[in-house]
Amino acid sequence: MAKRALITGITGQDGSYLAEFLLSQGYEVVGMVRRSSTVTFERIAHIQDDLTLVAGDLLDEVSLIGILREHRPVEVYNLAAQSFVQTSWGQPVLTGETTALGVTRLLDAIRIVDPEIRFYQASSSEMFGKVREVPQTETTPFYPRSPYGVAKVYGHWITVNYRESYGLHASSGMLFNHESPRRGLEFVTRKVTHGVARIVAGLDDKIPLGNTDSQRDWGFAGDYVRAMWLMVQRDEPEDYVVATGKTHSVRDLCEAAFSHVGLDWAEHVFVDERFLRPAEVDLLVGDASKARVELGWEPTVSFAELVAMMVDADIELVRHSGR
Ligand code: NDP
Ligand code: GDR
Repeated sequence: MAKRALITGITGQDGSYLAEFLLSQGYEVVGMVRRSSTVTFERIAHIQDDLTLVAGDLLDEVSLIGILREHRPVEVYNLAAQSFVQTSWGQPVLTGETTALGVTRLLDAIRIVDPEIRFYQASSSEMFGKVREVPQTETTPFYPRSPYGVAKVYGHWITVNYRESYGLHASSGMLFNHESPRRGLEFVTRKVTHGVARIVAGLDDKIPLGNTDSQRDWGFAGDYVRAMWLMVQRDEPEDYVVATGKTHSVRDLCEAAFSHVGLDWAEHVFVDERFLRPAEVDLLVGDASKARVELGWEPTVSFAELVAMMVDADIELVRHSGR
């Protein structure tokens, strides 16, 4: 019999890749979507007929209990979150309600309905923030630098706590930045690659950015969802860093994206204060040795390949959509 998995955040970047991956493994996939006046199914439109979409919200525990009771998944992947770091300063309470307390609501729903359900929590390298050591591992102390990072630390520890308090099979993936052509337009990689495509099409000439010195360990989202699944298949629930082990600055990103189309980034990028953050995470680089050894996980897409993939996809998108 096919295994059934529930994905929260299925309409997001990772949700769409994870849904594709689980379908390819023969799963029945149930996706939780929140009510909205416009449909947000762009990323899953191509697989929508193969999914069961159900209405629910991390802000509403009764909806979570109802979904678990009705659909009886054996695995739950909690990818839903207010995930944009900059927004978390403007909406810190909403970010806490969703990204922090939302995790408790879902864990509690699992505890009440079926404590045998295996649970994955989308933890983040933002928990390391002002990093205490380089590279960051599963034992590096946390020092979050945004309301989002603080909320993720809460989500991480409540997952550990429910594992230890109630014996739940609950694991956290401490994932470093991962990107794709499906990345939201507000995140820096996509902002740059989409901006490059618009410049190539003659629709724009410049891209306003914030801090171009910050460094991130960027990987490909399609690789990272595989690690989520591998964690959930382990006999013992544990936490894993998932990263490429290589770091690049936002400037490197600009250089790679513009040079892919034969342009000089310095002529098209300028610093706009609106995109500077009240507190910055300067450098992230992860050590994924544990995931490599215990899960057999390796990234397959390099930084240069990732940027080229995203620029090419955006050029195609702008060509078709005209914007
Ligand atoms: P996205 O922002 O692309 O997707 C977020 C998803 O959460 C969307 O489906 C959104 O729905 C949903 N959502 C937001 N609020 C609620 C709510 N109250 N109830 C139910 N659903 C909600 O994020 P990513 O796919 O990039 O990331 C997935 C997860 O991984 C997030 O938790 C993120 O914080 C975390 N993460 C991401 C990393 C990355 O580099 N991408 C790295 C480390 C962690 P809607 O479409 O309706 O807005
Ligand atoms: P991040 O991703 O904050 O790391 O969180 P983002 O792409 O937003 O920023 C990365 C770095 O680029 C700098 N930057 C800019 N960022 C944006 N968005 N826009 C700009 O114009 C800009 N200019 C410079 C930022 O200051 C930052 O240093 C992502 C999210 O997916 C989180 O949900 C996830 O947990 C972490 O990655 C790991």
